[in-house]
Amino acid sequence: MKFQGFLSRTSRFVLCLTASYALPLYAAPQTDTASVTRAALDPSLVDDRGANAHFVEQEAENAVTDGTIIGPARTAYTLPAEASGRAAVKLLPGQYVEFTLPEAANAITVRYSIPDSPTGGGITAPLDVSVNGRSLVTMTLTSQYSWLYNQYPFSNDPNAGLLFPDQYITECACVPSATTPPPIITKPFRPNHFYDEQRLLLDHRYQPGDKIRLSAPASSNAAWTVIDLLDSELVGPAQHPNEPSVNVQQFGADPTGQRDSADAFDTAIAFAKQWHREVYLPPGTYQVNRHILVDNVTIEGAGNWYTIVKGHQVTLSTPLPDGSVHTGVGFYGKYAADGGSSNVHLSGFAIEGDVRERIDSDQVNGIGGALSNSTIEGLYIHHTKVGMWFDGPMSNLTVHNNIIVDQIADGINFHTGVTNSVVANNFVRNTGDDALAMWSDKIEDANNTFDHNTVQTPVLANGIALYGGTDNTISNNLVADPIREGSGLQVGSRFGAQPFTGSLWITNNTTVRSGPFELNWNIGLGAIWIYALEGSINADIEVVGNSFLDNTYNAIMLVSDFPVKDLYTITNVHFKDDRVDGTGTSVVSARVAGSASFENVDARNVGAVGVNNCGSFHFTPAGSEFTLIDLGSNDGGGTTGPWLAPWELPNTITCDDRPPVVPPPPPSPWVTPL
Ligand SMILES: [Ca+2]
Repeated sequence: MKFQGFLSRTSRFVLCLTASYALPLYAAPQTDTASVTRAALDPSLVDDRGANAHFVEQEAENAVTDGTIIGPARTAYTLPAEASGRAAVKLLPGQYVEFTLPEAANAITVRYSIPDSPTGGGITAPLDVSVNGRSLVTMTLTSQYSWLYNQYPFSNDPNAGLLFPDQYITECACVPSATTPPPIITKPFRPNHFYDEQRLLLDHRYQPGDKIRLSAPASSNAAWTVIDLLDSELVGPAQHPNEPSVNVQQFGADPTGQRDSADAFDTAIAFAKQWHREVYLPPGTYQVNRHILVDNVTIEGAGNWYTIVKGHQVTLSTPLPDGSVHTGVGFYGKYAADGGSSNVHLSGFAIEGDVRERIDSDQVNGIGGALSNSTIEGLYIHHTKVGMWFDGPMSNLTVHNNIIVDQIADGINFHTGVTNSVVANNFVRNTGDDALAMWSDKIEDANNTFDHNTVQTPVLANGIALYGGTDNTISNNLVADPIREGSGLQVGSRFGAQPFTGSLWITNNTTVRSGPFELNWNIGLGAIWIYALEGSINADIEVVGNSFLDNTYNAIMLVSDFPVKDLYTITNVHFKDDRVDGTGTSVVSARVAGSASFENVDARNVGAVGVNNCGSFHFTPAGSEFTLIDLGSNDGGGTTGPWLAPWELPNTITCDDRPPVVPPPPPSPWVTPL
């Protein structure tokens, strides 16, 4: 075990019982008859947080069904844990789930899971869609893009033995190859990435109150069909080009998807650049099985429901200079080493990849390369490795209003020297790694903003992660349901990143059902966790106006890794005007030397002692090596008293690794004035 607790719980409780505190005011939760939620929350609880999406979301567990609700449950490697709201509906053949449309809609998105094939690789299975009792269409669901197993970077083989038997695993708390007798490894080992989603344009516009029924046919080959949620949307008409443009079909692009259109795209782009025109991608499905190189060009589709650029994954006979052993559909700027690209504008189309395994050296991302002075807007990116992976240095990129779902790795990553760029109003669901990240690898990312994005169910790592950088802002985002080896928001000195310098503003974000169990440390994380692994973190970090809701364990964690706990500190972190509604354990867990200040940080429904202060684990009479600076108005608490009580200040040791988890009640409106 990496961490050990020392102070007995008994002594802590004696201290708590003498404290007094005032209860904050509660208001009754609102009910919505159409069961529209955002991240499985009443929308009023997340007003003006996250992306303003074109669709409305309804959880299957709130719909009408003759199937079985699974969850809520948050244990990694289980179907409920990866479901939105940590619950879903399991249908056996012949069963259904029925949603009542809350608004007019002509399109739906179904998030679902079906079993893998016995040897991996996935199956397909039918799902009948009917409206108001009238059979409409049968969707073909697939598990070809879901179900990964085993140790990072994972396997598609459910029957595989350990990929790395010489590595420590938490399941046996041992190194299997160095253990006698060897531990028994349950197969499939660590199944994950269970879900996929699929979009469907309906035959016409349906009205509020109409019933959309999803049924697993009695004859279905799938033993079960899990439905997590339904998004419904009124999709507007196909868009025509804004100005005289170059139509890819005139250069041989095939909108039926039968013939490869990559060369036609290249020719159209070259022609458009010569004549200073935009490239237009009319409605259709275009087969593209490699990168399309973009520089100083505008490419506009008819809307991401109409124009689909879709490719197969291609195995290369020899690796590319960038290390790739596969290629696939993607729009790439020139790499920075080749000068980078500039003035690229991509909008209004979908990119459908074919990535089913994680190979970190492969450039099989939806968008890649270096794109300065560019915009990416209104794309739908599906089944690629990373939705958008930028390799800088580059500057002045705007990423607006995109949907990125079902990725093998990250959603968006600003890698190496990305500056003065904005990621706003994007919706990211079911990534296989950090949904939104800035990685200051070699060169720092600076002056960037991630604002008003929604992140749901990253099945590995974090909702939003910052690895080094200077003067960046994370604001107004909604992050829900991180599952393992990460949490809602992360500030980490990790992965060889440059240090944090200048300021970092983390303002007005909402997290929900974050702060999961850390499988390797065997303790709970915080919804926001600041992690000094490779160096001290001493930049000015302002964490202001955030709401941390329904935290599985802690709301806030400041932590180092045990082997480096005496090398690195975390200082200069300032929490202000934050709200914590529900913690399974503590509000703050400090497992590092350093300090942080707190001003008007209010909490309620706190399940354990408000501050779990271990410092750097020396437990001397001088108290913890971590100091909490109370700047006032830190109100509320839970069953063990006020969360920030005088007896805890400034550095009382309260270290308790694994207190009992007290699941909090669901988040509800908070009427206490700020
Ligand atoms: Ca759900």
